[in-house]
Amino acid sequence: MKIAEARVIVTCPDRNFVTLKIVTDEGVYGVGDATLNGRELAVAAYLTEHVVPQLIGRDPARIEDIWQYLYKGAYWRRGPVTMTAIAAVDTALWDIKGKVAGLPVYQLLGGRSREGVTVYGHANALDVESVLTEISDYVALGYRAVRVQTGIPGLESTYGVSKDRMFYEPADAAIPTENVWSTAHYLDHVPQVFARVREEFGPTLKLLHDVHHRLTPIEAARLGKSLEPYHLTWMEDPVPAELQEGFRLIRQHTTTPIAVGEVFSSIWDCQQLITEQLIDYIRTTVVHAGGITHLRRIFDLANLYHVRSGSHGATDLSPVCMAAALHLDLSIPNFGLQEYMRHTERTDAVFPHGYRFEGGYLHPSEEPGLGVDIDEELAARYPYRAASLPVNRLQDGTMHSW
Ligand code: EZ4
Ligand code: CO
Repeated sequence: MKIAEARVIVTCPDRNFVTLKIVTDEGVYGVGDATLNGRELAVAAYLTEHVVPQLIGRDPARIEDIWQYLYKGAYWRRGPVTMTAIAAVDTALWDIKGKVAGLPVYQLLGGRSREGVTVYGHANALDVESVLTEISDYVALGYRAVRVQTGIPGLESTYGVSKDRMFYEPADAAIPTENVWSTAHYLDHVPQVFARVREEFGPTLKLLHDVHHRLTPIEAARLGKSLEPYHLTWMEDPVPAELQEGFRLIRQHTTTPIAVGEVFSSIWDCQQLITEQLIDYIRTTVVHAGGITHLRRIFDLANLYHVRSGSHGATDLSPVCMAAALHLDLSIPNFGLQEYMRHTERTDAVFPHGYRFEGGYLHPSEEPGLGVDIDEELAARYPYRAASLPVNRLQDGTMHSW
């Protein structure tokens, strides 16, 4: 069997997605997600111009060798654009391997380690009372874990908070929206939110909060300490993570668990965080961290150091990525939690899939391969629309992390 053709499909069914479809000379094909929010066309060009010509004629069964070829062969290693492109190839090849074997991909990864994949939903609202209603809705649907975000009194808009239900869309304009940030307002407000949530929902519901990289290590230490009475499952991305050793400082001060890694592209981005046990959950994903092959490597390293998986699963990760993530989540020994933000009906129609939500769990499809497809005719009806993630400034106008 040989790779005969590979197509890059860009579509915008309510938001942009980039998908790679690899077709073999025997007619079997596989799909891989290549979406990098706000930088979609960079990955599309990387694939079309540089990767696709090198794939034609290769044996699609050689997943590991093709991964190494694309990673080492490019000379320019790592980085989100490169690793997202490699991820798309890798994911599509696993899909093909599953279809050829007649098995769902999780069976090729060692089989099931659990009955279902525990997911968390996003409760976000402008004020505390409305967020309580959102949380109740998730509990009623059977969710065991909910991420809680609210607006901050004194700030006009906050990343990660919108009026949409079940999902929010941060990439909202071609030229980035600008938010204004105040750590003082934020640190004062967040513990009050969780005090109210625990009072209402009791001790067992898993609660999470995403800081979106907006604090310094000492500020994050204070936040973690002030949230200890409400025993969060995790505090996410408390600080930007280029400086991995910065997490030592947070760790010394608080027992609030830490989750990091949705923006990481490779094992090298989290090596120190994992081996020094500076985090509790690693949030790397199939699409942004080199596909199933490389993500499994990260999770295996994490397993040695008591770190569990907590993969990113916002709406900019397509149903193709979600399908792939579920096969990995189901099979690894150190699964923690999977983020699950529902896609819109339009997105679901472009990407028909067999995974399903039931009682707080997602279950991958039992079909051979990943159990997800792309309807190319429908996809062609939704042309690309430029959309950027917002930027964040301090009240005096200084650029801040988002
Ligand atoms: O900011 O997916 O935990 N989830 C998140 C997401 C990310 C977006 C970036 O594309 O932080 O909302
Ligand atoms: Co996040």
